[in-house]
Amino acid sequence: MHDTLPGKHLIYTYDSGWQYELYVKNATTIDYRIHSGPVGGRWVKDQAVHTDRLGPGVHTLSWTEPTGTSVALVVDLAHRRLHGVIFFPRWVWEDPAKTVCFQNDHLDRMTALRDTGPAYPVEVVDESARITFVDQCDTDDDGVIDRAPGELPDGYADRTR
Ligand code: FER
Repeated sequence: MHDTLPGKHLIYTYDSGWQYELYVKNATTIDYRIHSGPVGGRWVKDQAVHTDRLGPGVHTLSWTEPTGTSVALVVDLAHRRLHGVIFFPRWVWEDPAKTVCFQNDHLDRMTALRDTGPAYPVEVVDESARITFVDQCDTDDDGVIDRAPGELPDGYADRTR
C-alpha cells in the first residue's frame, strides 16, 4: 500500500515546526493546506505535479506554483519521513503573507505578483519532516481538502494515524 501514491492523504511537520497537509488527488494533481509556518493559512486545490516512484514506499513530487514558488518532495512512506526543498521567489520570502489565501480564488493576483517579482535571489529552504498522519483515500475526492486550515475542527492536524 506504500507503493501507491495516488489517494494518499498526509500530514507532516518539518524540523522547523512548519506543518503541512497534502492530498495526492491522482498521479498528476495535489490539493494541500498549510497549517503553520510563514505561509500558514494558505491552501490550494488542483495543483499540477510531477510524480515518480524511486523504490518501495519512496515517491517524489515536484511542481511550480502560480506564485513562482517551486517545491520538490521525497516521501518515504515506510519510514514516515519526508524531505522537501522549497524554492521561494524573493517577493514571497520577503512578504509570505501575500500568498496566504485560497489560491484558486486569486490566480490572476498570484500570477501578477509573480510577474512583478522580484524573483531573485531565490531562497532555498531545505528541510526534513516527520509524517504524523497517513490515510489512503479514494482518488479525485474533492472532500479531502475542502476548507481553509482555520475552518477545521480543533485538533484536526494533531491526529496521528
Ligand atoms: C510542501 C512545501 C511547500 C508543500 C507545499 C509547499 C504540500 C508550498 C509552498 C508555497 O506554495 O508557498 O511540503 O506540500
